[in-house]
Amino acid sequence: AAQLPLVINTWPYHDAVQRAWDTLQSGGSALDAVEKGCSQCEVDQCRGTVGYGGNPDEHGETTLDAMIMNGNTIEVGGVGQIRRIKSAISVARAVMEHSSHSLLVGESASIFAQNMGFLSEDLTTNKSLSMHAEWLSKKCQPNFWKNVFPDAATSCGPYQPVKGIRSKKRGMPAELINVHSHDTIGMIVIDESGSIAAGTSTNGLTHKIPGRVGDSPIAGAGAYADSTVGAAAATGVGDIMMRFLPSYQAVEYMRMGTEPATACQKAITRIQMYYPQFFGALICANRTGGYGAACSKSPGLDQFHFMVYNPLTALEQVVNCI
Ligand code: SD4
Repeated sequence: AAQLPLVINTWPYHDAVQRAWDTLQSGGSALDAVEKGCSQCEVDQCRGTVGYGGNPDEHGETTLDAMIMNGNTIEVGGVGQIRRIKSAISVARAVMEHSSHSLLVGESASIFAQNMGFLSEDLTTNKSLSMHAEWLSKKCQPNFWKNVFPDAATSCGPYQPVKGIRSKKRGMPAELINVHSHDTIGMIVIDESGSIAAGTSTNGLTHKIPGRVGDSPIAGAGAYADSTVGAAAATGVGDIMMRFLPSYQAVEYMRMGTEPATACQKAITRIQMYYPQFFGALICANRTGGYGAACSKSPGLDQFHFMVYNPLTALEQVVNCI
């Protein structure tokens, strides 16, 4: 039987789920738990794909995308491509609670954060520097991922702009899109009062074109929450997934009575109609505490691991991809 409260998050981020659970136990709200849980991953630099010092862009800079959504009020705060600020999800929450806007991006988002008292720091580390240096020196190679993403550019640097000519698409570092390098945290929390919140935090895609914002900070794409129904959160190749608003769609399926696992599957299947082997996964929960997940079978992803914490279980769970 479903149980509340509930915390679930993408990928086996044990410390994040624990932090969210502890936040609930010490009286925090669902929103507090999502913020603290995702913050934990930002501090831990979960798999190098959340927080500072990972996935540098074409210029070698790490920038962050994050969002948080309050399912009671249908308020959202997001930051896209924020620079120099480590705690992206907390800035997202500040956007939600201290502005009338839903999404701030780039340098201006950083200035907003600084004005809100967030520390401005370099997000570069030795690791991100060497990732960038390696990429710069990499020769372009025939890209076997082309059959997955026919229009993908090979991930090799440096970028040579060709003025006025769109010779090839660039910026989709397809061979890096796999389970080891592409692991955004998405989290859903339902507290005992039935309030539902969801959020995401990521440093996006490696070697992205500066300015690129993925699915993670976009409401309905990266995550969605409606306390009368449930919530969903996504991970994977945002440039594709954001075209389908999979988190919104999964919540709408649950609104019509679909079970969470099936709702997740249907949203994944919709994307597969157009991109049969896209890399991505969804987690879903309904307001009674039922939950499920689904993933798209793709090179490097046969199974998807996610975390579940409720009064009955505190476990890493796994689902076979479809
Ligand atoms: C993005 N969706 O920026 C993110 C990356 C991700 O698992 O989810 N990785 O496209």
